[in-house]
Amino acid sequence: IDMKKAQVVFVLGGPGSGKGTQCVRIVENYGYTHLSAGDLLRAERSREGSEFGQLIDNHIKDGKIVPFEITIKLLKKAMEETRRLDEKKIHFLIDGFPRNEENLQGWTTIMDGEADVKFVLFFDCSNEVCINRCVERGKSSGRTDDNRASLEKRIQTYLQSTRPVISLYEKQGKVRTVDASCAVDKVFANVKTILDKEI
Ligand code: UP5
Ligand code: MG
Repeated sequence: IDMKKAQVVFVLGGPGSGKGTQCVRIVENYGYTHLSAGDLLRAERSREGSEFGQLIDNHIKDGKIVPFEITIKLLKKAMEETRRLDEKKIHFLIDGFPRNEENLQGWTTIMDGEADVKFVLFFDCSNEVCINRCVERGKSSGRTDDNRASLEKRIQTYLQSTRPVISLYEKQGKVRTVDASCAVDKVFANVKTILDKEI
């Protein structure tokens, strides 16, 4: 491998499929840096002086996908910052991105020289389980999109826009599917089996 190039795993799956939870476990057990596109967007939304705050806010509440220029800029900056602090950190889990074909095209155009996508870790979980987990979390999360109305839209966007991206990678033999409907420990055991084969 070209050691200057970042090695990326895209982490995809429905809202509440457990992407964030499992990424934390992966970081604890493997040498990855976790970047959640959603977390980066939420941080940018509340950053003083951000010109995108309102736009991000509206998109998240409606379960719509923020224009790729904004998301990729945040991801790129976070990756560069990580590597500036420690140049050995080249392995990244990019969680919740790319969510549609424009996201993917933008990434390819902007990041191709800087990062290789190794595979997609896909958390497979029924819509019902996804919705129930997020509604439950909504009792305390403070997230503006953890309510039934937003979740209907998030699921719609996921089915219409994100599944096709997963299918594209599937055709390239680059999707590693995890059954994500069981308990956290069981899901992580499935994740480990996959990652141990890749490393
Ligand atoms: N939980 C987790 N695993 C469990 C298990 N195995 N059994 C039982 N419970 C489990 O988990 C969700 C909840 O379920 C938690 O309470 C957890 O304890 C429990 P989590 O790990 O947070 O799941 P995750 O898949 O990360 O869910 P999240 O809500 O983060 O998924 P989304 O993909 O919907 O959210 P994200 O933050 O990525 O994006 C939010 C919005 O930002 C998008 O809708 C979109 O508007 C915008 N966005 C973009 O526009 N572009 C991007 O590139 C990214 C985001
Ligand atoms: Mg998440």
